[in-house]
Amino acid sequence: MRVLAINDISCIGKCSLTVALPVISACGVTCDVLPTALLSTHTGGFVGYTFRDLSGDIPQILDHWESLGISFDIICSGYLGSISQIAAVLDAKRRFLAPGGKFVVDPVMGEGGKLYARFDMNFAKEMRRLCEEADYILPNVTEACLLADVPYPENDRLLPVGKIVEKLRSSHTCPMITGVVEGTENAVYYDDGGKISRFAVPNADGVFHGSGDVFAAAFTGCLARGKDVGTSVALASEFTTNAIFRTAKAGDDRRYGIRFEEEIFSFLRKLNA
Ligand code: PXL
Repeated sequence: MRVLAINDISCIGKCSLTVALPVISACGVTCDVLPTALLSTHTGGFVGYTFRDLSGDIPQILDHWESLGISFDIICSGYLGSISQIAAVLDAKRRFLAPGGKFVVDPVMGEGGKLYARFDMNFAKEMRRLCEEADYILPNVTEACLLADVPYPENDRLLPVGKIVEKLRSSHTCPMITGVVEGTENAVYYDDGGKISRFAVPNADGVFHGSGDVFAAAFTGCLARGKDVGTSVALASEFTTNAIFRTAKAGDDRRYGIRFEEEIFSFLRKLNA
């Protein structure tokens, strides 16, 4: 089983590839990488970060892979540094996804009702196109609202989950909405063969940077191990939440990511049970 993770390298901050690579590898499958950008830190809360767009390298990388006859069973994409990279990801999917393979898109664009630095509504429009080609999409509430063109709700209780999932469903896409805060719970809603299922864990207040990336990596690792969507959502949610609660208890500076390393053994025990 061979997975390709397309994401940036944020040197500090435990998100994107510095999460995808260890988590997916630990699941017991090959994780190859296509870095989209190189940053000194991620863009969420640090000032003065460096940003090198790696778009220019991607066409040659893909051509080289083609000469090697490489293909992937799962391709998962996360943070993309520019609109041109959306086309590059589609190109990679069309050329390298094995027949019957799965394409997972985490449409990383924002949280808390706000776009991350460097993104705008044009980017969101193009991201929508990428999502239409995916088998699984993993937006948080902010990203789901942007993709479905629905206003960000003042309160997650007012989130029109059914309407959003309906709008995001394409001929083969399984839409999901992550991080829906409902009272003391934090829920994931996902399309399960046409009906909307919900999986909830206890909620920890506030924003925990990189938690969406940990969820996406664990979800992808579980799929790669042959788990169905419901099991993958459950295992990935519990892993992410346990890491979040550890981080909250330790009182860490949340810009530096969540303590997923300390939860990885119990996650793998359940994955391998
Ligand atoms: O965690 C999402 C993410 C990934 N990569 C970069 C980011 C962010 C969110 O801010 O800035 C570079």
